[in-house]
Amino acid sequence: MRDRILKLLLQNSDEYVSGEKIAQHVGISRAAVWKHVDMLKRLGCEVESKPNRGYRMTFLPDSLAPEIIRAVDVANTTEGHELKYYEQVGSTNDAAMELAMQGAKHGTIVLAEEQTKGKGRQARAWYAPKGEGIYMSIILRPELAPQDAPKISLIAGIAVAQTIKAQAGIQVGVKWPNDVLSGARKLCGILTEMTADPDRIHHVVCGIGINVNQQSFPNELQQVATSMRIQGGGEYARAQVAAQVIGEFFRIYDEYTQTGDTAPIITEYTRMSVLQNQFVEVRAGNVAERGRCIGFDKDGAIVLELPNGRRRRFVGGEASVRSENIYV
Ligand code: BT5
Repeated sequence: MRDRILKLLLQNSDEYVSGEKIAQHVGISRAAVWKHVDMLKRLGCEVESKPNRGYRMTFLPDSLAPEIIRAVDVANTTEGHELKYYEQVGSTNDAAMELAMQGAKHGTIVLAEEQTKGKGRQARAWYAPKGEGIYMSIILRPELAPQDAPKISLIAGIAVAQTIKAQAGIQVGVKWPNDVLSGARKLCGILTEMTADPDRIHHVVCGIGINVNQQSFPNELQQVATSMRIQGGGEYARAQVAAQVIGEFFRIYDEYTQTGDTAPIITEYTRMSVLQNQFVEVRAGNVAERGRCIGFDKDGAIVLELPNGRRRRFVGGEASVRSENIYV
């Protein structure tokens, strides 16, 4: 209800919308409209009200609250997805895992303004300051085998890269297996976790951290991290970025699960990959191998051509290009 009122006000923000019109549009009384507008104000929205003229939206806060995401989501891509929101949480992935255990629906999305224990892979930390980035986790209940799960990180990488390119107009690339980069620094990290039997996935949590409006980073991340704002120069509405990432993610994911065809994912990932044709070192467990990246196979594994001409694929691991003094 509140989402629809907010959307109506946002779409007509250059004029007053009468209480009568809102009431009719949503199917509630004018008194109920007033109550909902009051709630919107409490969310940080500024809404002017004038007797006999109605309401006019003058300010939309930069927030990941579900009401705000739905309001800016003009393409309605988040429709049908449950959105769970925290002002502060340890890790959206941990919260999502717990919700999934309790039966949360496929497509549920957990969002937070701040994480106090943001996680990277291998117990590394993810820097997640309040109100500056997007911290979200998508719960999936896929009809997939566990070996298909790495592709979910690739889908998320493509979704984020396409969104950032569209909204900030900056050069972005994906770095296998779970980063999105801009200016050779990390703009986004992805952490896909799952619980599964050997042959069947119970649920997957795909965690996405995007640096949006940070202007600087702590010392230890200065050579590593960047944000949309640092690269693009502007401030970005996080809700708009999040809504488009969700839309892009499910457009690619649904097509893949309906057709079983990985070719579109791999083609797009290869096109956006910063490692393609580069001399890369891949480490997985105790194994390290150097070779030229010649692409990604249908499982989402990176394929290296070794100096002896043989090929070697890695399904997971860490990839680095050490030719220049840059993060990649
Ligand atoms: C990742 O791990 O890149 C996965 C990050 C996933 C974060 C999201 S946020 C929402 C969801 N909830 C969570 O708790 N996690 C997910 P990895 O490849 O291991 O990279 C971690 C490394 O990236 C760290 O060791 C730092 O060097 C660097 N790093 C940490 N915070 C960063 C940031 N905000 N921006 C760029 N780099 C960062």
